[in-house]
Amino acid sequence: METTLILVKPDGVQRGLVGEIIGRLERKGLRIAGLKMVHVNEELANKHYGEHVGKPFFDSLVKFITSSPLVAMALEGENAVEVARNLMGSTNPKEAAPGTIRGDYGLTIGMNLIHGSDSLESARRELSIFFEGLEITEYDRAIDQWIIE
Ligand code: D4T
Repeated sequence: METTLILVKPDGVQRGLVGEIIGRLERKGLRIAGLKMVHVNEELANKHYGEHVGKPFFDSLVKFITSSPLVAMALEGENAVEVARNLMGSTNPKEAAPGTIRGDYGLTIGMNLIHGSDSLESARRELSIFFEGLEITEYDRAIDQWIIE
């Protein structure tokens, strides 16, 4: 079982799409293991987007992610990393397939609504940035017997 970090970015919160976005991930069968609203500061933004330091879009990325609160979520499930990325769609909403979150709700790459870890290794790193120990909860759901064979 994998756990991935999902962020509903500030544009998703401002546009009132938190429920819609979380609902899509939940209805797929993924389990919410941690959930909170965070107003990211520059230090946290630099940590989370460390791999993009020096890139031309880095400053606008940090400005955007710190501009307003976001919703951070630990999501668990079989192949959760890949499954969540597929539901999100391509990084650039212009190219994201209809039916994906970015494909249905986004227009420009700088406001692409959602972040999802791109590998198990990134997931572990990013989850530790946004959540500590007891904030990620293990529990059973009766419905899982109808989701996972
Ligand atoms: P995140 O990390 O937000 O889930 O997006 P992706 O994993 O899909 O894409 P990424 O890491 O390559 O980009 C991080 C973040 O930067 C914004 N961005 C990206 C941008 O504003 N301009 C650009 O040219 C690129 C490549 C969008 C997502």
